[in-house]
Amino acid sequence: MPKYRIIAPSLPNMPWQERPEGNLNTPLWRYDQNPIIDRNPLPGVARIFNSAVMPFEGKFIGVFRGEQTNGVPFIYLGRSEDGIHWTYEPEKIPFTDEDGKPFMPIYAYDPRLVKVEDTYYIIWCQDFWGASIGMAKTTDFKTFTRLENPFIPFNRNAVLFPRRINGKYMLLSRPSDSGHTPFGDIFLSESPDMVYWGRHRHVMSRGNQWWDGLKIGGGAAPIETSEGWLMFFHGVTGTCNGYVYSIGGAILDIDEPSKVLYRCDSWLLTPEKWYEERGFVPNVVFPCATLHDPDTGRIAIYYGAADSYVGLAFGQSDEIIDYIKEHSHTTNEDTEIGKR
Ligand code: BMA
Repeated sequence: MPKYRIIAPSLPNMPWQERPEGNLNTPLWRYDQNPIIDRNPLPGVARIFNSAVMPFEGKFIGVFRGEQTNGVPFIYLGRSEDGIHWTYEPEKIPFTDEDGKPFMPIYAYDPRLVKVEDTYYIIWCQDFWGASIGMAKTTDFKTFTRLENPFIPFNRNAVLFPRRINGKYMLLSRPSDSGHTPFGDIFLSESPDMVYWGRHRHVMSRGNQWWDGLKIGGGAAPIETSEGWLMFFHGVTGTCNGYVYSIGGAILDIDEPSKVLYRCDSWLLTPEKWYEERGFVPNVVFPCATLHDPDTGRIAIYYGAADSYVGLAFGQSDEIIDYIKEHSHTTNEDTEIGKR
């Protein structure tokens, strides 16, 4: 039994591979068959990356960022028996408005998929006279109803918590600019109804270390544990050759998640493999989802690699949490409630 508890349904059929021999430097390791999604995965789509998956009806379902052959990203639906091999609907997810009329975004990227109570929410980045957050809901993965956009531009990287906290839906996001944003911190907003968002709080700023010193942004939906919300996020450094995106880890207070309890001062995964270092945008690992099993403490992280592929990394919750605690470095800005 794991030392720390993950609070989530059992998932005995999640993908898993044991830790390989040798020094890893962090508590995560990669699936040895990565990338799990290669180029040209379906007609008209050149690359799938930065995508999110969930258990569904004993199997797996996912929302995938598909870069069309004209370069414009949209979201595609995929299904899998094992969480590794995916088949996709050939058409983009057909979003509608509340009246059931087609209501497609102009573009859509970096989708997250989060179940809260009986509803699955898809959250992504889209145009709203500038990069903004789009949202939709479904219960059956057949009809997808758009919700009001939560924020005005510019904002990217929104991630919903998998349950209400103190009766409110909770959304992490990263306000940004209209370009490739050379700054950025993570904020938290709450809503009674998934329409009106407010009571905004600062969660954490870019780090004091070099690897996440330029900007940070939400990643996978936080995992509820006995130690707090385990959050995998992305951290970015600037080099003379462009940005480098790594995966970081933090633990947020369970009832007041704008308070950071622990924040790992080192990355948990950084570009090292050919499919992370080489691609449309080199040197990117970008987490968007996890699968996790409370009985075994197993965690699988789905991440985009080099804006070209999807990779899978594994870790044990106890080892990840201990590593984050042992390497934690927080400032007053992290640990306070985040209100000014
Ligand atoms: C960010 C987002 C991500 C992308 C990353 C690296 O700003 O656009 O979709 O993976 O840049 O290009």
